[in-house]
Parts: sequence; C-alpha cells; structure tokens
Amino acid sequence: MKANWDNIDAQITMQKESLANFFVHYLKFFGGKDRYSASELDVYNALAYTIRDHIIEKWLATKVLYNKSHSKRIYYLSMEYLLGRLFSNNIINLGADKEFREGLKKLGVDWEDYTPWERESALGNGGLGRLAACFLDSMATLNLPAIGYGLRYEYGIFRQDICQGYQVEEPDEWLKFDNIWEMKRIEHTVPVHFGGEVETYHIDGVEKFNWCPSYTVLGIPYDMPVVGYGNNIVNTLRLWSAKVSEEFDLQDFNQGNYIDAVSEKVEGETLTKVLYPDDRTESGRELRFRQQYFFVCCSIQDIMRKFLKESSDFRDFPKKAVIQLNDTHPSISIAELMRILVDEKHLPWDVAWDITRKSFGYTNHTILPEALEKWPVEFFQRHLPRHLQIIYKLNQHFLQEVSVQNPGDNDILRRMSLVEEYPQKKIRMAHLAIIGSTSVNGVSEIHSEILKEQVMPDFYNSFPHKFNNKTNGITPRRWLLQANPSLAKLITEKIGKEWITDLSQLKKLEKYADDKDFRKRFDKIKLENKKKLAKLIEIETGVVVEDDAIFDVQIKRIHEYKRQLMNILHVIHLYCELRDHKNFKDAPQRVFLFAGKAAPGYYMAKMIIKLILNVAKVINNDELIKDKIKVVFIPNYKVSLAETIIPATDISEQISTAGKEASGTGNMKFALNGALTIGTLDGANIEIMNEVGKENIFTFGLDIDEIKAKREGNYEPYQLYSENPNIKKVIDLIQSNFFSLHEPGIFEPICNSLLTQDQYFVFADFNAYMECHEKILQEYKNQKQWTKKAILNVARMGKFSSDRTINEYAADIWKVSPVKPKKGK
Ligand code: B1N
Repeated sequence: MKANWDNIDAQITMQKESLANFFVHYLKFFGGKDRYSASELDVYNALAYTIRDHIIEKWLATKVLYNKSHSKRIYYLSMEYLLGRLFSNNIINLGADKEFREGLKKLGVDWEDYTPWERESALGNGGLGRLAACFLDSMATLNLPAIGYGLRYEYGIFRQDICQGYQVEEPDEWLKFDNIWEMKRIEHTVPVHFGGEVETYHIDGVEKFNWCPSYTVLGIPYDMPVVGYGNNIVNTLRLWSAKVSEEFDLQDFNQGNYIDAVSEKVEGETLTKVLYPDDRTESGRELRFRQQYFFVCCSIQDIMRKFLKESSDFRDFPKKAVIQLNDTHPSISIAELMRILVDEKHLPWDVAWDITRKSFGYTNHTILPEALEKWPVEFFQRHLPRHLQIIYKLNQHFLQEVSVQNPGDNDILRRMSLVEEYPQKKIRMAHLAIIGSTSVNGVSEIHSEILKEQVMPDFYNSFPHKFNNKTNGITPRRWLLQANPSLAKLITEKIGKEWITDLSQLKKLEKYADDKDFRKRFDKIKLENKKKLAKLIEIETGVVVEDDAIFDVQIKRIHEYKRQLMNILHVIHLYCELRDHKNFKDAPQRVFLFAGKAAPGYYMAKMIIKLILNVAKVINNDELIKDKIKVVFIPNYKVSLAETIIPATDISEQISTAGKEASGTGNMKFALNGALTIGTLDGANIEIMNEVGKENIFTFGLDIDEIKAKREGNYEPYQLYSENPNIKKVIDLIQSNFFSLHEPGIFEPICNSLLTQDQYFVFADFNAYMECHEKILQEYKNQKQWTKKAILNVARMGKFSSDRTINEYAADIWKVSPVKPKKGK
C-alpha cells in the first residue's frame, strides 16, 4: 500500500492548548511514569521531548526549504562545540516560552524549575568551542544554509573538583542519561580507513595511487537541531561517533584471533571517547592526530554525498560548498579532499588543487607558538601514508612557485615549507591550511595584523589577498536574552525587541544613561543578579559574601598568558595594605572571583589555582580585615556558571599580556551585561574600547610594541622586584610561606619563574594594574557615574554580536546569502 504522505506530512501545530497533552503523553507513555513514580528528571525529559516535537517540525521544513533553494552550503568544521544547556535556549529561540508557560499552567508545571536537570553539553575547551556554538546560533538565526560538523565525544571537558586546594579531574559523563537533543542517523554511517600502504599503478601511462589501508573504523552521525531565533529555521549540527565495523571483526574472530579482534575494536572506539583538554599547551598525541583525521574523513564524505545529489561535475564543487576550518584542527581536510578528487574521482592534479583551494577558508585563533599544530611525519607514515605523499607533492609544487618568486633565497623556502626538518621532521598544519584556502582570517583587528606582520609575513607577502579579519562576536540570545532576562526585559520595554536580532539597536539606550529612573532600575537588576550569585557562591564554596559587594571577576581557562597570577598578586597587595593601614572606613566589600580549568598536564596553571585557593583561605578568615576583601574560586567553570556570574559582575578582568589573547569573547559578554572592563590593549579589548569610548573602560599596561621591545631588550624581572616595594612585599610574603604554612615551599616554582623569567611580564605591568584598580575604586564611589558608564557599555556593544561576525563571513568569504521562504508559503 502506498503511504499517503499528504496526511503524514500534515504538521502537528503546537498550540498552547495541546502542549499539556503532549507533555502528559511523554511522561506516561514514553517515560512510563505517573504521579507516584515520576522524578524531577522524568518531568524534565517529558518537557524536553515536548519541545523537541516542536523543533522537529521546523527542522524538516528547513531541510525542504534548503533543498529547494539549491543554494551553496556552508560547512563549519570544528573539533569543539561548547553548547551549554539547550532546553531554555531552544524554548526561547522558538519563541515558545510564553505558550509553554501558559500551556502547562493547569498542570502546575513551570518549565523553568526543571532546567538544572539537563546535562550540559561541554564538547570544548573554552573560547574557540564557545565561539563555534555562538556561530551556529547566528547562522541559523540569519537563515544561512549551514551545517556544523564535530565529534561526539563520550566525555566532554573534564569536571574540575578541588581537593585540598588542588585541581582534580573527573570524567564528564554527559551521555549517562538520554540525550534528548540528538538523533542517530545510522543510514549515513561512513567508513574511515587508517594505516597500510600505497600501491602505484598506471593507466594510459599516467601514474595512479591506490591506498590499501590496514584497518577501518565506522563514523556514525548524530544530529542535533540548531534553532534559529524567531525565524522557523532549524539547522543541523552533525557529530560523529566512532565504532568498529562488525564484518571487519568477524574476519579476525574466524581466524581465532579473538583477543586481537576485541582490542582492535576497543582501540577503534576510543577515537571519540574523550575531548583533548589541552587548550594551547603542547600535546602532540598520536590519538589526537587520528581523531582529527577521523573527524575530517567523515565530514568530507558527508559533504561529497550532499554535493553529488546536486551535481556530478566536481568543477561545480566550490559553487556548491564552502568549508570553514575552525583553526588547523581539521586542516587535514585539504589533503583529504585532494585524495578523493585525484585518487577516487580521477581528476587531474591541477584541477583538483584549483577546486580544493577555492573551497576552504581557514580561521586562525592563536599565535602562541606552542599551539601552532605540527604533526610528526612518522604519524602520517603510520596512519595516513597517502596523505603524506599528497602533502609532499603539494609542498614540492608550492616551493617551486616560491623559488620562482624569490630566486636564490633558500631561507624563504625553509621558512615557508610545509615540512619542518629540525629537530624532528614535522608537517606544519597552518602552512597547509594557508596554501589550501581562499581566505585566512584572524579573530580581532590586532590579531589579524600580528598574523600578517609577525607570524606569517612570508605568506602574507605571497598571498596578501587571502588575509582578512573577522572580529569575533557572541550571540545576544544566550548572553543577554537568556542569561539576563530582567535586563533584556527592561531594554525591550524601552527600545522594542529588534535588538535581539539587530544588536546595533542598543545604541538607542544611550539616552537613558542620563535618565535617573532608568539608572535606578538598571542598578536594581544588577543587585538582584548579585544576590543570585552570592547564593551560588555560598552553595559552591561556603564563602559568604555581601549582596552589594563589588564583584570583580576573572573567569576563563587558567593560563600564564591570561595572568590570573597578576590578579591574585594584586589581591595580596590589597590585603597587605588593609592589614598595614587598617583603613576600612565605609569602603564596600570587594569580592575577587575566579573560575577556570587548567590543562591536566599544565603544572604552572595548576599551581596558580592552588595559590588562589590558599590566598582565599587566609584572606577570607582573617578577622583583622573585617571582611573587606573576599576571594572566591568557584570550581568547575562551565557555560551555565558563566550565565549566572556575568550578569552579576561589576568589573571584568581582561588582563592578558598584550599580543597574546587573539580576541577573547568573555570580554564582550561582560560589557553587554553592564560590567566595566579592566583590560590590556590586547585582542578585542581594543575594539571594545573604540566602541564604548576610552572614558568607559579602564585600560592599562604595556602595548604590543612595548612588550616586543622588552622581550628583545634585556628584561630583568628581578630588578623590578628589588626596586618595587609593592611587588617585593607580595613575593616575600608568598615566599615566607604565609599562604602555605602546611606545605612550605610549594609556591617556589611560581616565584622563581616570575623572578628569573616572567615570560608574561607580570612585574612589568604590575604598577599600572595597581593604579588602574585604584582609579576604579575611586570611580565606583560615584554610583551615578558608574551606572552611566555601565549603561553606555551595554548601549555600544552592537558590533560584538556574532550576527555581525557571521554576516561578514557570509559576504566576504563564503559568498552565501540567506535562504528565506517565499512569501505566502
Ligand atoms: O579562541 C577564541 C579567542 O577569543 C581566544 O582569544 C583564543 O585564545 C581562543 C587548541 C585552542 N585559540 N586557540 C585555541 C583551543 C583548543 C585547542 O586544542 C587551541 N583557542 C583559542 C575564539 O577565537
């Protein structure tokens, strides 16, 4: 019998009248629960499934819309996505929050009570992964036909526990319960080959290559919906999970090789077990290399499959597809596409290269040398022998061109080669990404300049047209509408709701900076947010803080270049001042709040956490200072924690050594929520300053040129220590074991590193930092002026919407326009 698709396709419209029925259906018939047996988790599940139905309707319609449009597709390849919780976000983006609340009223269920039951998706390390999540939100909201590709790690970023002041890593079992937001798409499973050898053969005198791999792993896709805001669009995030193919196992089983077969299976399935938590510290592990290829191979096959539905002429590929590489992590894609086009589709090399180069864009996110990926040639030999040949051939052709352009200059060949010869033979993935892409972009103005002028000057000279800047942004849906509903409501009341999809509208708030009543309401919202945060601090750390304290916050990965160390040294300085001068007066309480994870193998970062915690213990319990300073380290930093902390913050610490933070995006989230920034002239801080005005931000410290001069001169931190009594006092106090009575000497490595090297110029910037904080404290006393500045910060953050960023990618790099449903449909 032929199915009647007209009837099957008829949409179930989710009216508020029917929502309760759906909910009850899921709770009873899917969950098998009633009033006696339903737990809060069961209620959450039933709510989430109800919302998911609503999403699926739009998801299916979006696919039809895109297919009919025959538009070029955007493929965003990222090894990381820090999505955070999706339940509230989906409800808000669907525009269903009111219906949902009202529809469930008669059952006495308020969906907002159940949000904590969702396990957070944390498949990323920090800024890079969160940026990818903001980009997905913007691409969907802007009607862009985009698919995100990633890996479905069984364990996301580790959970951070604190044990006697030390970070302890625990596995993040985010898939332990049902993941309602994913759908397994077994029919799109793909094989991924590894190892083996390459055979050469000839057809009509042309040399051909046949890769005979030694083992195969399967990639199974899981799709997650990405709900656009208020536009009925639902895009897809496709995450790959590794599984070993059963036929393959059987061969070995039959030969009696049971143990080998099973261990190979386990080995294959470890590929997507865990996210690498290394985040810019050197790691270079073989499993990570294989993980990258697994990711790339699955994604490119899927992209090819989609392309072949549209055309069989590969010359059309760049017209139908654009692949954006989120850092070099997926850059083996370039060799993989070449391999498919040349070996499998039998295109001539030059044609294949032309297609490949036109199809990729590469975003660089860091210039820290230890984070620029280079993979040992032996990894390629072992796992991807054919890709190595391809890279060698690309290199040969490329260096030929370079030598034609630069006759007699052997040094430039060495510098630009895809292959680093010493001390170990390695492939430079950034070089591969640059030559294989049409566009190379940095993530803030200053970072893009550094990239051109200092990191890749030879490449910039050869391909100036490729280099461009795309300043990062954040999604206002999650970071204002959802995280700070009271402020969002106040804003909407004054200027309408257009700001949600056009953040430049916030400019209209400027006039309210002088409106007494508005300022009062703005202050009240901040205070309410602070109360919430104070409660959370007490629950998480046991430290009691005052609701109306000054909240001074640094939340981000722990890294020496981000200089949490400078912050805590300054806190110690303030503490000494208070003890020495007992100058309490009626100064408000200052809460210095830290949160962030350290890479498990990054000793210094872990010791910085330990120092913060030890200092916190001493200061928080010292009655002499009458609670004027509190130091708090909230364990296990994550997206949901940021959503509570940011709206309550007064002072946002963005204090990296100039030139080191590519952009930063936390800085944008704080300013959008009315915190004032204390920051160095680094990354996007500079652009924030240009937008909000110098008088509404607190900048300090050496700029990149001054840092460069110091680095090239002979910087002597020990001299600064001996000449600057403030620095000396603080370091001497640490060295006297004042903060480590029971573990004497544990902070010696930190002090030593500062006194002998101070790689990140903490001492050089210390005075300026201290003076800047003094200025802030003075200004905070004038509450009216402070609030005015905070409002102006919010009003002038329009530029930092990820919608602006994505519009620029779409127009300048991807050349893709929004796909809108035809009117009347
Ligand atoms: O990317 C963010 C920027 O805002 C930050 O300034 C930048 O530090 C961050 C290896 C990275 N750069 N590199 C990484 C992450 C994981 C990994 O395994 C490197 N993350 C950044 C967004 O542009």
